[in-house]
Amino acid sequence: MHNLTINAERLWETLMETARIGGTPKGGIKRLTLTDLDREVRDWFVAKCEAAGCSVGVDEMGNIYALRPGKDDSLPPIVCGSHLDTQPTGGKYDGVLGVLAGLEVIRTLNDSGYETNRPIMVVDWTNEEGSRFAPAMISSGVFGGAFDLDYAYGRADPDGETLGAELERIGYKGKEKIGEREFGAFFELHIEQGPVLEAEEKTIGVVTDAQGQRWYELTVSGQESHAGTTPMPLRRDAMMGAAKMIAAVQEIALRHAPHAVGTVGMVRVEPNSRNVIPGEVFFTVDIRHPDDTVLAAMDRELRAACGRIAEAAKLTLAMEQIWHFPPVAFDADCVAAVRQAAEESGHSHRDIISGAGHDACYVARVAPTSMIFVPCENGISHNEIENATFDDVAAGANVLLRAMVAMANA
Ligand code: HGY
Ligand code: MN
Ligand code: MN
Repeated sequence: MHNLTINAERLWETLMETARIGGTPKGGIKRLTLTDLDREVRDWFVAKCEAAGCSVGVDEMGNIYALRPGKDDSLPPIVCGSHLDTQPTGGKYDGVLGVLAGLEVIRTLNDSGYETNRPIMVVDWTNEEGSRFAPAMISSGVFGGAFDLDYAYGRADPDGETLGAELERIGYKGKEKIGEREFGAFFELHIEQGPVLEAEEKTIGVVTDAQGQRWYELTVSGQESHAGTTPMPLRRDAMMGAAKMIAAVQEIALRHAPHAVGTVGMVRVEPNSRNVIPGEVFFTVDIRHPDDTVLAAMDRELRAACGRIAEAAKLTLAMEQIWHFPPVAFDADCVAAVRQAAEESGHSHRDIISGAGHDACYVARVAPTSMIFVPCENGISHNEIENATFDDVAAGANVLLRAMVAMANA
């Protein structure tokens, strides 16, 4: 058994240095996928990995693979990674921690001249957030066989820019075919983005599963008309219809408490004028549950409620489910490796189900996979005030190092 430990100051410094790429006045990061800021942080990451002696490849979806040789390079590598893109009001740790901890693992192995049996690799997955281009985790999804390349390239952002064109524009549309790399195992270190670890004063989350999700896009259409002259009974008010449907999302989630969640994150109103009855309202729905049968029931209830509301108000409804992501159970051996690494590192830990989706969820379709969580302050994430402590970040990276080395030498 080795007594390798990461250089916590160096890891923290890389987090703070990259947080300046798209850094916001409130201390968060706005670094949307495939923007010039994403290119800047990708270039930074590639340069650091090459300086650490890695061979770096980029595939057709812009996923970046940094490989450190082992004693037997004929064996598939033990891999870690996450994402460098952020939400519009993202924090310093969501995704970034998992990528930079991977760089720190490689640097630590280099510093000690430690040669693992299998090679070690770290990956930056393109567009995990699904904020600019929906759905989320689209590149690990192509890698895992959930989406085909043409579908992914065709996804458009609200301005009509396509993922494929933007990948080309920033110079990260790699030649390497996606999905051909074999992983011996994959580990993703991530902040919990929820309140459980902090509330229970546990340092490490041993992630056993991730909950399922369904994403929808709805357009409610009525009749634009004058706010002052149109009597209430004669209105076909798209806003009032959408408002009742949005309330139904909350009712359905509460009906399936305590695990169900439901969110309406985006709304667009046309013509969006204060004295015109809206003729059209577009909005998104994100519902989640650890049990796919309950998620299917929520889907049926949502469709029934929205149809009923539209009919009663003489509105037309276009409703499309753009993404169904079933719950995923992670690999038992990888979960055990994380639990053992936490034990050996002397960190408190508990098993946990991930409320958020992660690239590991799709990688799990093609390789033995699990995740490591560390706490974040008040469980807040997808928010510029997202915060994690120096000690928890170091603990997570050390557990990642220990689990990967154990797997690489198994
Ligand atoms: O939405 C999610 O679960 C992830 O943060 N993209
Ligand atoms: Mn993330
Ligand atoms: Mn996120």
